[in-house]
This record gives sequence, C-alpha cells and structure tokens, in this order.
Amino acid sequence: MTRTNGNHRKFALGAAALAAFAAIAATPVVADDWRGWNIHPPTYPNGIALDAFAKEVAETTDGRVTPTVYHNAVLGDQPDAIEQARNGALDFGNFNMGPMGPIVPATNILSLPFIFASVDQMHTVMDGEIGQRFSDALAEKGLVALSWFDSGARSLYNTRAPVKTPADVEGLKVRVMNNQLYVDMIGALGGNATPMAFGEVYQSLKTGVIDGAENNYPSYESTNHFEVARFYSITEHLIIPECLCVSTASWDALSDEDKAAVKAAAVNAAAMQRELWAEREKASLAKVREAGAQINEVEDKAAFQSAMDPVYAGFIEKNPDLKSWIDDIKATK
Ligand code: BDP
Repeated sequence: MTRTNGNHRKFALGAAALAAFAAIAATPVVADDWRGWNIHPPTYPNGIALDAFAKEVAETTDGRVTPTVYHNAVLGDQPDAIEQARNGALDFGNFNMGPMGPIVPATNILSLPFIFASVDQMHTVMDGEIGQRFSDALAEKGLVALSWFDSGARSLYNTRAPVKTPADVEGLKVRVMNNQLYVDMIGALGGNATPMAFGEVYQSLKTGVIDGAENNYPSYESTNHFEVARFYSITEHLIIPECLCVSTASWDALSDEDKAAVKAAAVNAAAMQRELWAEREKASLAKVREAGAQINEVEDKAAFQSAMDPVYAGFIEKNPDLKSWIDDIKATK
C-alpha cells in the first residue's frame, strides 16, 4: 500500500512559509514497501522468479516500489492469501487458479480436468485473447494479473498402489486443493476427496489420514511427498496456470511510469519462471525416481477423460455462459 508522507500542514502566507512548503512538497514520497506471498520455498522456480521480480521493480522504479517476497506461505494459506491480496493487506502474490475458482468463477474453467491438451496449448491460451478474459474476470475481483507462470501438469500419487485405470482410484482418500470441482473430479473416479492446505499434506499422508494427493513433479518432490506416497501415476488430469497478481489497490496507487515498470518486471519473471520450470520438472523427476518412487504411465487416459463427463455436464449446467469459453479453449491450437 502507498504510504505517502503525510506532513500536510497549513501555512500562513509569506515568503518563508512558501519556501518551507516548497521544501516539503519536494520531499519524495516514502517508498512503497510491497509485501508479496509465495507458497513455495525461495529455491523453487516460482520463488526465484518472484525474487527477481522484486529486485527488478526496486531498480526500475528507482526505489519508489520496494517489494519483498515472503516465501513458504508464512503469510497464510493460499485461499487466505488471495483474500488478503484482494483487500489490499498484501500487495502481490503468485496464485494458482485452482483455489481462485471459488472467488473468481470464470477461472474454474482452468480447473476442469483435461481442459488443455498440453502445457503448450495452455501457454497459447493464457498469453492470448482468452487469457485476457481471465485477467478481466480477476480484475473485477480486485486482482491485476500481470503475467502467467507455469505449473506443469498434475498427476495422482498415493501410498498404496499404482493407478492405471479409474477403478484403481475407487475408495482412495485423496487430498485436493480448495475447489469443489476437484471434489467432483475425484468423486467421479470413485475416490473420496478432502480439500486440505498444501502444508498439511505431508503429515496427513504419513499418518494415513489420506492415501494420496495430486500434483506436478516439482511439488511432489519439493514437499517430500514422494518419500511417503511412492506411487505416482501419470494421469496429467489438470494443467493449471498461475498468475503473478497485484492487488488492485496497490496497482491503482502507481504512476503510469511505475505501472509500466512493474508490468515489464512481471513479464520477465514469467519468462524466467517458465525456463526454470522446464529444468526443474526434469530434475525433480530424476530425484524422485532415484529415491525409489515408482512412476507409471497411464495407457488408457481416455478412460479417465470420459469419467469426467459428469463433471463437465454439472459445470455447464451451473455456468451456461461459460460454455463458449470451453469451446474456444478446445479450438485453440
Ligand atoms: C502447487 C502450486 C501451489 C498449490 C499447490 C497445492 O504451485 O500454488 O498451492 O500445488 O497443491 O503445484 O496446494
């Protein structure tokens, strides 16, 4: 938030007073100390890119905006952090569109299983006209999406056995992010979904409160979930982008020049994050394999896809206006 120098005083007219006033008026505003949220460690691709964003913003605004990134979710869980950014208690954050769905309904489209055919298609969509529609929907809820980070594809993993067909999910207790669509998704496979904070998953897997979860390779690895849930099955059921989002309140307080600087830094951060992401996916896969995780292909992915028909039908019934967005995404090459 902008913390300007509030020394506004009334002066009697006179040369000395005018001179004093001119001196106060020339005092630069106090630097805008932005606080940013990150769920991951600082060494994760997102953490590195967010720190680079903070550094570039401080430089290119000549210190008028000085962001600090708070890593490891120390400022709160994701749904809570999204609310904080919306009401201006936080200035920016890297948010996944999964927990965004309950707040910005249009973003639920990005949580539909198998909505994208590939990560490349997701990039094309998010960097183009359809991505702008999501940005507009976020803007209506107090968030300015400046760029889009990669989050790969999410697959199922569990403590019990490889998942090769939908029937293997039957009866499994699976942790999901906070969004009803994921409860429906796991339910459609015959499993029981439990929405839970990211930071609680390791312990819950370890103690058997849940049997499994779902995530991309870097998060499966960085959280050490692979140590306790050794069966990772390449279902790739979700490809969810993440934004670098700024609170509208913080954004509106910027001059046009500083807005341009912050936007440029966010675009650069996303480019960096995507590069680091591609490397980290490979490194994480190698690390978990080395540690004994069993990674299995899912040959009949179509079986998982068709099991999602009721999830799509339910979504379209509740959101008829969003049907055309789904068609437009599917038509993007
Ligand atoms: C990670 C996302 C993060 C989510 C987390 C989760 O980057 O934003 O909070 O998954 O599963 O891949 O909660």
